[in-house]
Amino acid sequence: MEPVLVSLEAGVLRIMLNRPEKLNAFNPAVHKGLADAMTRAEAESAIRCLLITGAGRGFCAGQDLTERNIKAAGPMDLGSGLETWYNPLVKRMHALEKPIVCAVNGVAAGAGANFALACDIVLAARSASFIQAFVKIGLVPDCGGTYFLPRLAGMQRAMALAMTGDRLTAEDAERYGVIWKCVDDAQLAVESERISSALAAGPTRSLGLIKKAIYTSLDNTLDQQLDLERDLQREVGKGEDYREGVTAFLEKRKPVFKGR
Ligand code: LHQ
Repeated sequence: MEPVLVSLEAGVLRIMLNRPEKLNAFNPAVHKGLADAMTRAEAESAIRCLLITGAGRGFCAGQDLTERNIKAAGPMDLGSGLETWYNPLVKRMHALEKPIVCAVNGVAAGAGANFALACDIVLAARSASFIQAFVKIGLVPDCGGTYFLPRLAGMQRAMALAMTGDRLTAEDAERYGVIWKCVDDAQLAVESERISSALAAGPTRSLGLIKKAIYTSLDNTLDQQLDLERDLQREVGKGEDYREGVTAFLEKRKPVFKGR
């Protein structure tokens, strides 16, 4: 069974974590599958949006804790797994100038929760939940959790979620601003497909630079951000999609964006 299922249809690269019996926990094969999908997403202009979800009842339970024999092992270097797999993955997702939608279909724990938060637009089924499980096994949040959580939820909520490891329901995640939307379970696939298809038919360059501008703003002053907006606007203003957008508006029709 392929640990990550990948398919491209109408501009959307669908990526499904596929180890349902382990709640899609990360192991090297999952990481390899994700790295390969990212390589495609970076290289292929036909890919205009990514949609990530999980097979079965869970989204992702984080690192596969059965992969190592913890009793037999001496002191372990957990940093090397982050350096090899998780950190490059999060950096590539963040830098990809294309939207990444995440449909959290069930529990997202540990690195699985933070992998979801590293996506650009996160939807979750009402029955899904997010658990900063790290503290329960004597670790600290990784996979970008200490970066994303305080920015999304604020310092108090981030601190309490990380220190208690308490389960955050999808409804509270929406209320806290940790995710975009919580939807009924039966609507998750429909709603995430709808958003992904619309993004894949959108002005890809503009979407990519919106992502860049919004993420960059977190570390910029207003002056720096205004300069950046000027530069990005200059760039998209030269694109075919801008021309098409304005022409379609004036002709009172829907624009047909090509992603250029
Ligand atoms: C699992 C896992 C799992 C293997 C469920 N592994 N089998 C860490 C270390 C090193 C380097 C880098 O980074 C990291 C980052 C991390 O991600 S640390 C955090 C790792 N994840 C966790 O601590 C979460 C562990 N899982 C759970 O707490 C629960 O399974 C949750 C709350 C996710 C779901 O609970 P339930 O819905 O009650 O399901 P379950 O516990 O019965 O799990 C179903 C099966 O999945 C079960 O297998 P079994 O054969 O008994 O049916 C679990 O053993 C397996 N599974 N998580 N991480």
